[in-house]
Amino acid sequence: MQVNYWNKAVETIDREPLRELQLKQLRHMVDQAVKTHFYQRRLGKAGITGGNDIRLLDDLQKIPFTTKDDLRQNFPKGLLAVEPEQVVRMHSSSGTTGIPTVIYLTQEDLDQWTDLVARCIVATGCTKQDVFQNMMSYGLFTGGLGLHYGAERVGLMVIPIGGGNTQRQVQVMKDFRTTAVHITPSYLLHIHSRLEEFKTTPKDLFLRKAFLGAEPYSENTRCKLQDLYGIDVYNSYGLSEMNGPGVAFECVYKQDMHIWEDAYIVEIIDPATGTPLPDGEKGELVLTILRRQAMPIFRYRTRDLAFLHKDPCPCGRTHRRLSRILGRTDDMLIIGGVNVFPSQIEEVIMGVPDVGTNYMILLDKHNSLDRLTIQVEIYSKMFTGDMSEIDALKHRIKERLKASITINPHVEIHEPGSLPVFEGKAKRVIDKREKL
Ligand code: DLL
Repeated sequence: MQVNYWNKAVETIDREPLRELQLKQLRHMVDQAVKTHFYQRRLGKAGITGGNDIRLLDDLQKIPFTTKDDLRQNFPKGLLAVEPEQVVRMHSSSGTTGIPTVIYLTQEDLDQWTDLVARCIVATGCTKQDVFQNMMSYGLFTGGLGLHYGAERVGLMVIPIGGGNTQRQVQVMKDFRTTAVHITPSYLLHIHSRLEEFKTTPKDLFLRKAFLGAEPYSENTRCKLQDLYGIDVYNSYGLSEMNGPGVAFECVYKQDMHIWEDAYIVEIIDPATGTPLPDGEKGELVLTILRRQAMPIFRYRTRDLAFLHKDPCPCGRTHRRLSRILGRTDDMLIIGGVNVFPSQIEEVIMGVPDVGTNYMILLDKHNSLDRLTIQVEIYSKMFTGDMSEIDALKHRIKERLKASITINPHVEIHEPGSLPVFEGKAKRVIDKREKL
């Protein structure tokens, strides 16, 4: 197998010098972080006033975890560690709950991120000859611009098309002979289901590789997509709080994702106790970013469940491999790439007059795309048989949900007492999408 590197020295560095590099960067990050009120207080409580208080990598354990709530409570600039004029970009999570989590980057931070993404792209075997159609949405979401700059740095020809408009996507793929795409797994499946409509078969395309991420999918889905299109599919993992895509990516061996340990300290913990777990054991992924001036974050609880591989990868990279994301420790749903908590849906539904107390959230696939259906019971006084009133109510619920979670749901109105009643803990979410 042909193995290419973007930065061979760093990607194949021995573990000991890698740990030294991590320690040096961690100290630097602590010096940077104490410039923020938030970390000055939090690290101070742990007896850390600056980088010099970090003697060993294990001293990281003295630093408390950082959570999404910490970021929200310090919205918008509480964790900003540089002067505002040094910031050149902001991004925010695709999550839609109340206060967004915002990330800031300096020019140097962007440069570091771009470099990590460039590594990922080269690891999949892409070269300057590739034509890269980036079908992730551009904007606050990191999937668009993140991969864009990395691909340009490697020298691929980038088509910054963004998400949606399937017919145009297919036409552009044909016109420009696209060889690589960055896309969510559901959208790549959806495109396949519509090819016939555009009188196209996968053979009419020039596609060789797809980078798939932003939402969970199984090994079976990967295999299916590889067979349907006759391509190689590589898993791509990241989260806005850690810059976005480029945190972990598969190499040509496609045996799970190298996580760039010179840029992130990786821990897997028991989500209930917070205790670190050894390689090979499944737990919550916790990340510390080592290369971001504008916004250091220590021991971030990703809520994603995964494990680290014990054995090295045949590609020669020494950075450990992270498994697929095997689930979440919270109830966050990812619907068409958008992060949604059931509590947000509840808040909207319960805010609509005439809606009763019972509802259900159903998720399934329609033409390979995620479909969200909300079933709500209404009060009997609403059941007058006047369909126009019911339709108007449906419309109101739909509009409010769309405004809150940015997803267009199907809304079904049900008679009072017709939805399941829960005596114990309610189980209102039924997710019929493929399980891992
Ligand atoms: O989804 C960044 C990204 C963009 C990653 C493009 C890959 C490709 P957020 O919107 O902050 O950022 O959502 C992060 O998405 O904590 C995971 O739960 C989930 N996620 C991301 N990649 C994968 C993946 C981007 N490959 C959240 N497999 C994360 C499973 C993924 N889940």
